[in-house]
Amino acid sequence: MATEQELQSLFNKLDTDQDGKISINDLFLSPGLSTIISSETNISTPQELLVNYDSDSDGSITFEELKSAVEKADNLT
Ligand SMILES: [Ca+2]
Ligand SMILES: [Ca+2]
Repeated sequence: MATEQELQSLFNKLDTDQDGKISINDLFLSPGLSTIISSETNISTPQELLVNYDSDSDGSITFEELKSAVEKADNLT
């Protein structure tokens, strides 16, 4: 189970342009890093990540969205 600190550092790594949200472009720019998320969840492609994590469907993932998605994944296991 990831801690909030780990999640924050994961989020920062995934947000390659550092604009505070993870877009599909960020995910494609860091394909190796999306495998870190895959290890927390069962999601394997950037598209799937975005669809599953973007709870308000605005096309990008905020830290809060990442956190709640990982928490949900943890609850499932
Ligand atoms: Ca970004
Ligand atoms: Ca969003």
